[in-house]
Formats: sequence, structure tokens, C-alpha cells
Amino acid sequence: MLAEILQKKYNKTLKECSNEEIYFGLLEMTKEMAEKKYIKDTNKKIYYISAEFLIGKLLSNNLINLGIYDEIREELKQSGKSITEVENIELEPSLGNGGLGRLAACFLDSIASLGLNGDGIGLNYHFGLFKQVFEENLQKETINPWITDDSWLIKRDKSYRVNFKDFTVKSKLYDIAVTGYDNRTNWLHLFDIETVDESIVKDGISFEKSDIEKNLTLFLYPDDSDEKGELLRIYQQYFMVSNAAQMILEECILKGSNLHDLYDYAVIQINDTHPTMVIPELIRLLMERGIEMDEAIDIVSKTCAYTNHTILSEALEKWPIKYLKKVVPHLLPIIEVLDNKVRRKFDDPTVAIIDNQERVHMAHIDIHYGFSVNGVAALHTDILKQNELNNFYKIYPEKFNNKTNGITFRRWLLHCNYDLAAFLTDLIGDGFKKDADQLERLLDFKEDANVLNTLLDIKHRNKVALKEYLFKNQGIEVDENSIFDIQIKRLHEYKRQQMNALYIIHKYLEIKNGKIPTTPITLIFGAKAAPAYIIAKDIIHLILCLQELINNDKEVNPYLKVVMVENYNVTLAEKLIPACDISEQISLASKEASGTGNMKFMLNGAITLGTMDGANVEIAELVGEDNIYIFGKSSEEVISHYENRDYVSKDYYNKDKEIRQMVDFIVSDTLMKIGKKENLERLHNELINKDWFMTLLDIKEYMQKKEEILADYEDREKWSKMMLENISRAGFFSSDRTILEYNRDIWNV
Ligand code: 26Q
Repeated sequence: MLAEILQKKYNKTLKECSNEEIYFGLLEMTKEMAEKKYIKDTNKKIYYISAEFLIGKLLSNNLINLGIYDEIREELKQSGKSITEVENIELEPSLGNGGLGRLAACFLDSIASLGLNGDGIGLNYHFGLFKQVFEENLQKETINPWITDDSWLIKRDKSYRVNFKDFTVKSKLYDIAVTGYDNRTNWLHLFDIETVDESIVKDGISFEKSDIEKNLTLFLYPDDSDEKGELLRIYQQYFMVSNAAQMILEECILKGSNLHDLYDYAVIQINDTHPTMVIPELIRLLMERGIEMDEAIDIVSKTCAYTNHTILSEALEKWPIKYLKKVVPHLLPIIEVLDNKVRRKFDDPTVAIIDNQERVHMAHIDIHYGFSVNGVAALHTDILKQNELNNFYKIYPEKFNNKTNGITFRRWLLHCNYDLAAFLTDLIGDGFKKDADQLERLLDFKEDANVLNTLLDIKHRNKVALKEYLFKNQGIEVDENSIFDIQIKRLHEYKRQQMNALYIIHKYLEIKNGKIPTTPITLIFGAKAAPAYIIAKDIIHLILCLQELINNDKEVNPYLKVVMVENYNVTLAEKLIPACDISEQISLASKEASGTGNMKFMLNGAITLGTMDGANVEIAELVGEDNIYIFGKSSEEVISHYENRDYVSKDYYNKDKEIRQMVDFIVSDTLMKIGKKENLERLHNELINKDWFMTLLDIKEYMQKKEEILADYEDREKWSKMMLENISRAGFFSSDRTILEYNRDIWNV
């Protein structure tokens, strides 16, 4: 079939076609096949509304889900072509910041793969999140264009009017097919406007923030903002949810809803607070269609469910009324009624929607006017119930529930680790592809030396593949015989990349003093920092300076290497994760809601070095303490430090020589020669005088545990058994399991 398409499209045989031509041929073919698997379903539908869908490249995944990957791979091979090289042609859209966006993409895959009726709704950002480049050991931001004439986007002739205070825009809809694994096709609906003007972007990623008709869907907001930026974010959010609400009502009416029974036709999952305005917007639209306000509120409350992804107070959205008035004044009367109702019912001012500083707490709207509130890992949900949202939990205990995150095994095993998936299939059959719990059958081979050695072999081959990829694509050289210790995630102080960096300093100094590691170590980082997050950028600067220092020091570089990959994204994750030995999950306990990278690493046979935070807690329970390396203060201890305000980083700095030595190295002559004084001094000062995320509290234990895990790597048999145990127990983290729970407890479709 591919050959026919290429013949028709280019009048060439497969052999004669360039990789680019093959890519576009496959794109056409896949889109057609996907569309055929769409079934018009009149049942209740899940609408997963999210400001982010970090979908990654789609070609291979669609081929896998459509069941033709092996066939195409073989066909290409026969003609001397390689599917990996064809994949390289595809541009990766960056329609997400990190975990929350990637989760949304995994969920869409699982919803379709389980045959459920459910679509995603979001925005078609032309440049997505910025592309990261390194210059003079600093992060610079540029645009990441991904939309080409021919792409996964399918233009629909659907359009809605969205009214802002001073003007109206007309939307246009693009769809991307979401193929289920051996199952139906659903859609990801991405809204856009005709008038967007890509040419207003100048000098990196700067543009005129107030010209909404030109900039509305240019960029995905990184998690930071100034006033104009915040206004734009409100414009984007309202544009997204108004389109969503109009489309949902239209579809439900077509299916026979009289709107009084909307919840029998639709369930809306609100992915963090970014789509919260869908609640007042739906109420408004129902009232426009003649439904009384009280009933409209009741209908919407039975239709919407909310997922919380964070307890960091700075990430909880609170929009000043002043801003909302500038953008969506027509929502304010509704929000005020919602607030009044709450105030009449509950004395507690902390559960009000509008606070005494005239700010609207978006999460509070979701909790009062949605029927479900869920956290994303057991510990996270407990913290929401007992601490962060305790006042709400006391009012609505029945609304709170946990849904531990998951990942799609199609992308994070079958696609990214072809050899491991094939080996597992040989051993335990292919039942695990649809029923991930069957991975436990691997435990039968716990004592089988051949199996254990093959796991080590596959890991080694993946390390070689990564080595080649990094050399080709980033000009970086690594030693496949070293230990690959990897930390890849957004850069944030709570994730504590700085702690890992301090460890590198410690190792560097040890090697300088003649203490040589048994096996060389390669420390790999990948992380984007929000452009306005100064300290996060300073941490990147520190890591890049260490990379330059260490990799150029002949005394040290045979034993220690630091690699910070540029523009970390889904595609890079797919190369890095299968090659990883040590998975760094070292957030300050209580701060990482779940983490999902931790699950991807486990599934691919990496061993976790981490704190008892987020889903690490559940990983530890599943694999047992012999198969994971846990360190650091517990979430209770951390929360109590915050409550009592009794953590003083300077005390730790003053009383421990080793800590002082590592921290002070940041501003040593050696590093200052390479780096920028301002950045390094600011970071040094931050660690000593603030350290809000308690790096120095956990660092000694971290160093000990890391020595332990590095030493255990030497025992290859023990290590391979840990790998086997981790892979075997990863079934729980399939997003299919997560989605079945969402459906059982929340959606009921
Ligand atoms: C808020 C206001 C203004 C602008 C941007 C934002 C904003 C944008 C993105 C706030 C938060 C985000 C992203 C949050 C996120 O990715 N959270 C992660 O969600 C994952 C999936 O549940 C969890 O595994 C991670 O632990 C959590 O950090």
C-alpha cells in the first residue's frame, strides 16, 4: 500500500524515494487508515479539556496502534531504508510544558485503546513551548515551528464565535486523529484563529503581547508571567473553553440531549485549573438557551470533574477580578453568584471563590461546582485531603478520590524500546500489550541467568544507540560502558537538579584528590527552565559550566562526564529512557504530585534513586526496598518544617564542611573562570540564605545513597535482578489502568 501511495504521489518506487517523501507518503496513508477507524458514537462522551497535549511525534505510534509497524519497518528495510531515519523527518510539536501535558497525551491513547468514546480539546499553538538553545552556557529561547503544509492536522469546517470584552474572534478547528491500539480512533480537537500572525515574533520569542488577534495561539505559556502575559493567558483559556463549551453543547443536542440532561451525554475532565472557566461559560450558555440559573449550575456541576496536579501555591491559579473584567466581563456576574452561594453556605473564608484581595481562586470553582476532585498519586491525594485542601475535604469528603497517574506502554515500551518489548513477547507472550499486569509473568525468570543477561545486553545496546544518537544530533560523546545516571524533567528548584549538580562537584573533587570511581559515571540532564525563572536558569548555567569544566579536564573525564542535552523533549526522552541505568527522582518530599518519568524509567529497567514523593512511594511499595534506593526526609517532616518555619539552610552550610566545600565551589575561581559571576553568585547565595526546597537538608543522605547504588551497579547479577523486578512490577503504571479507574469512578461511559 505504501508503494502504491508513493507511486501515485511522486511517481517513484520506494527505493527511489527520499526519506522525506516516504514520510509524507506514510503520513497520508496513516491519516486515511486512522480516519477509517473512527466510529460515530452517540453514547456519552468524555471531553478531556487541557491547555497542553504533549503528543510527541506521531508516525511510529500510529503505525503501532494501527498494527502495521512491523510490516512497514520490514518493507522499508527491504528497500534499504530505515524507519528511524524516516521518523527523523517528522517535527515534534511542543504543545506542553511537561508532565501534565504528556499525561493528557497518554490518557488520549488509553481512552482510544480501551475503546472509550472520548476526545481531547485544546489549542493549536503555532510555536508551542519555546525551543531551548545553549549559548555561553546559558539557556536561550527560540521558536519551535512544527506546522508544515502537510501535517497531522486535519482542517475542519467548524467554527465558533468567541466574544471578548472589546472584540469577537472566529475560531477554526483542526483535528488530530488519536488512534487506539488495535481499537477505534478518537480526536484531539485543537482550536485556532485565522488572524494569527507568525511574523510578529522577533528576536527569539518576543512579540507584542497586547495584539490578541495576532498572537492568541502563537505560544504555549511557560509557567510564569507578567501582567500582559497573564492577560494573554486568560484570553487563551477563555478561547479554549468557550469553543469547547459550544462544541460540547452542539454535539450533545445532536445526540438527543435536551440540555437538562447534559450529564447523560457528556462528562468534562478539567485538567488542572487552566480550563476552569468552562464552568461559568457553560452556565452562561445554558442560561442563554433558556435554562434557569440554579438549574444550569446544577447541570454543569454534574458534568464537570477536576484533576489537581500540584500543591505548589505559586502554580495555583488566582486571577485578579480586574484582569477578568478586561477580558471576559460577561463571566463575572456568574462567578459572583457562584461565590455568593458558597459564602451563604459556608462561614469559612478560605473556601470562598473570590478572596479579600479581589482574586478569583480557580480551583475553588472546580471543587464547589464539579462532582469529583482527584489527585494524581496516593501521597498527593492524601496531602490534598489532609493539608492543602483540607477545608474542602471536610465539606465534600465524597468528591475526593485518587487516580495514580500512568503512562502508555505503546509509546514508552513498544515504540521506544523495541528490543525489550520483543524479548518480553518471546518470554511471556504478547498479552502484556493489552493487559500490563501480565508483565508479572516475567518474575518466573528471576533466577534464569540467560534472561538476566539478555536484559543487561538490551540495556547495553540501548546505551550504544543513545551514544550514537547524541553524537549525531548534539555532537556529544559518551562512553557506553559508563553508568548512565539520568535526570530529565522540567527545571524547578523543588525537583532539585541543584542537588545532583552539587553531587557532581563532590565527585569531581574526589577524583581530583585521587579517588577514582570503579566504573566511570555519565550524568545526563535534560531540562527547560521557564524563561522568567531566574534561579532555574542559574541552575542550568551551573550544570553547563560543570559540563565544560569536567569534560575538558583530562584527569577527570575518563571517570566522570556531564551531559546536558539541548531542547529536551519527548523524542529525546524516548532515546534516553531505554538507555538509563539510574533514574533520578529526587524532588523534595511532598512537592512532586506524581511524576511520570519515574514510571517510564522503571518500565525500561532503570533503577530509581529517589525520595518518598509522588508516585515514587507507590513504586517503592511495588518493587520492595531491595529494588529501589530511597533517601531523604519524609513528606511529614518536610511539611512540618514549612509549618514551623524552622529549616535554616545556613545552619547546614555552617555545620558541615563537606556541604560548605560543594556549595562554595559554585563561586570558586575554577568555576568563575568558566561561568558568569552574577549567575553563580546568585545561586550560591540562594542555596545558603534561602534554599526554599531544602537541598541542604537531604544532600548528605543523597550522597550516601548514590554511593550505594553506584557500588551495587558493580554486581551485575544483583543489578539485573533489580531490573527484572522493576520491569515486572511496572504494569500498575499503565495509563490503561488509570483510565479504567477514571471511567469506573468518575466518567461512567
Ligand atoms: C499556571 C499559571 C499560568 C501559567 C502557567 C501555569 C502552569 C502551566 C503548567 C501551571 C502548571 C503547569 C504544569 C504542571 C505540571 O506539569 N504538573 C505535573 O503534572 C504531572 C501529571 O500529573 C505530575 O506527574 C507532576 O508531578 C506535576 O508536577
